[in-house]
Amino acid sequence: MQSVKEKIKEIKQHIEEALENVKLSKKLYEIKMKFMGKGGEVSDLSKSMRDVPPEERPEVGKLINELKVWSDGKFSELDERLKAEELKKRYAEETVDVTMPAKRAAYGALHPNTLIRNELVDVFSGMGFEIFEGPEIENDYYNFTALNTPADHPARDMQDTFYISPELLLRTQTSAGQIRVMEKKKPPIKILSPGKVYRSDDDATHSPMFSQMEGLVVDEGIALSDLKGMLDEFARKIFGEGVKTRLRPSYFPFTEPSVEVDVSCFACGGAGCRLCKGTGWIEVLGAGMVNRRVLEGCGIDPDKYTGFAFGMGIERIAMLKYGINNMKLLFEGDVRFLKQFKD
Ligand code: 2U9
Repeated sequence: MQSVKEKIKEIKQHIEEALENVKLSKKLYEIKMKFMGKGGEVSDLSKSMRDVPPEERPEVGKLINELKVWSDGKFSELDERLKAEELKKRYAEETVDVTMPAKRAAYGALHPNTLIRNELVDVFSGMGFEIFEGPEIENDYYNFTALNTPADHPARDMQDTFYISPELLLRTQTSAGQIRVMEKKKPPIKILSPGKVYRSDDDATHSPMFSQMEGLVVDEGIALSDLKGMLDEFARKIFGEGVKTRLRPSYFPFTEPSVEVDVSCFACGGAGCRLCKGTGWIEVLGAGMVNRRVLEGCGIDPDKYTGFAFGMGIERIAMLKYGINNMKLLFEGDVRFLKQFKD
């Protein structure tokens, strides 16, 4: 009997010592389990009832029960206090001052290239063009040979083209992908190919990577006048009502005849200003009738079908339209610059 009483005293002392420096309710729970849970000092004491002689059991049982009530009380009381403190601390930390000005999310802006590309895609898909995006890594055949650019043509020069291997290169024009379409699909063909192209060129108006938008229409009876009509519509939609186009003779291996396309200056209406360098006209793109050798190479009969094609640099259109005088600004990603442009 004496030894049970002593054991109880000892356990009480252990509990009190264990509770002395507890600061967290989670820790308190762990301690409670250590004493009251399976294998704990309090539970083991209950088990030891088996060894107590029957006549002493009522009294020992009462003492053990008192210990349980005492320790339960101790733990609950401390648990309540710690939880109250924890809640108070959480409230203090999580309090939101609704009178404080809200933090503003920093928004970016669409890049001028993206704005122009979206506009062009809108205009040309309105005319029935389908969008096709080919691969940026091309082989020599699609980028040059199929576009009637013979092996000794200056455009194949190592200085202009980034070769990956003797056969593979970074495409210099998106027309490479359009050849793939012409090989698979027979006319009528009406596709628009936006995408990045690469040329070994770097100065104030050229970048080694830039974006192009090319278009191709092939069908029976397509004439240069169809190209002119489509360009007039493009010029009005992109540069404004009243803007006219004119064609000047030019040369590209993949088109014959080939033309440079000017639009009447949208800044001065054609009278002559700084933007058009006093000429009243601004060059915006190149175009022409698809060279019959290109059609033939794709298995399209050039005596039955004809086509026109055009190509423009998106950065050039963006610079003209938004009055950007340095191409490098388009590649720096400065959000203060980008935020100035809207549709
Ligand atoms: C196929 C055949 C011919 C696309 C064309 C141009 C003229 C042109 C330049 C404009 C500025 C390239 O970005 S730039 O440097 N492009 O002048 N592009 S005709 O001709 C094609 C297209 C596809 C099958």
